[in-house]
Amino acid sequence: MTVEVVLKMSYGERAVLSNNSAGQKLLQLMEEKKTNLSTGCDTSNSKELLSMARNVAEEIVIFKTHMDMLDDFTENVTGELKDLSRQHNFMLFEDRKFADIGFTVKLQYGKGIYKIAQWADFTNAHSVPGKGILQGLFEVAKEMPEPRGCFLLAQMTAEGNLANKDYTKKTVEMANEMPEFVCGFIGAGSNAERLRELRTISAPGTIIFAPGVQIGKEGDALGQKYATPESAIAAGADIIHVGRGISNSDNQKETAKKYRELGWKSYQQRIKK
Ligand code: 5BU
Repeated sequence: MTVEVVLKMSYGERAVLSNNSAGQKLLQLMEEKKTNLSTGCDTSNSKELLSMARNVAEEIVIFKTHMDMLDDFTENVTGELKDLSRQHNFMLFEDRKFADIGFTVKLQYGKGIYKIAQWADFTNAHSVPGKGILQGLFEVAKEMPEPRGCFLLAQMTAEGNLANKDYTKKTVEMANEMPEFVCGFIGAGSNAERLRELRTISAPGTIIFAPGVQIGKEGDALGQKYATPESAIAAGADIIHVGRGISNSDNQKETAKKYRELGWKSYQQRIKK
């Protein structure tokens, strides 16, 4: 299947091509809820985190978290997020970026304070340790009562990052070995050319999750880079992640709504035959 064909397919049509149950569920949910927006609130305060989740719940398909930032983490935070995600139909993604040997990530994913596997529909992992990292994570994931999926980091958004073309290609090859667990890739939303490369070599059922999206800003003071929802989706992103573009706005709900509309319109434009 050529990249042109894949880019014209709807999320629903691609859901059946995914080999990962959480990925299938996500693609179907995007089709039903008509949103390809992910957001999150990078904060150390759980009240702020939960307040944002409530504000944006109706507009998003994924709420992405970094639980280890919280000063005041308790299991009530993940419990409340889980309740919200069920009430308002969105999924949870813990952006943990695992990067260790299989034995170690198994404990980090399933145990400890955060018990990520118990509540997060999705997490992500670096491919640098090789396929053992996926085997370790999957051993935990398959024991969970609900489907779990993993996004592999095929690219990054930060300026000067080391994930070059060859790294991306090898990451995709690694994902192809475990399609029952790898639902897709993190792609650089801010780099249209690289995103298209990734879409071209990825299996049609895989989902490209793209951070690095914000309107009216080129980046931040610490190397983050941004592009618009339109350019990320046109290049091949399936989900746009807008973090501070929404969390720092005066009206999180309205801003999320605006990004949702832009993301969905760009997708409709892309699949128009
Ligand atoms: P921002 O506020 O929209 O810049 O937040 C971006 C989020 O996406 C933040 O939580 C990062 O950890 C995450 N991210 C990213 O920005 N770039 C990457 O390459 C990866 C994750 Br992987």
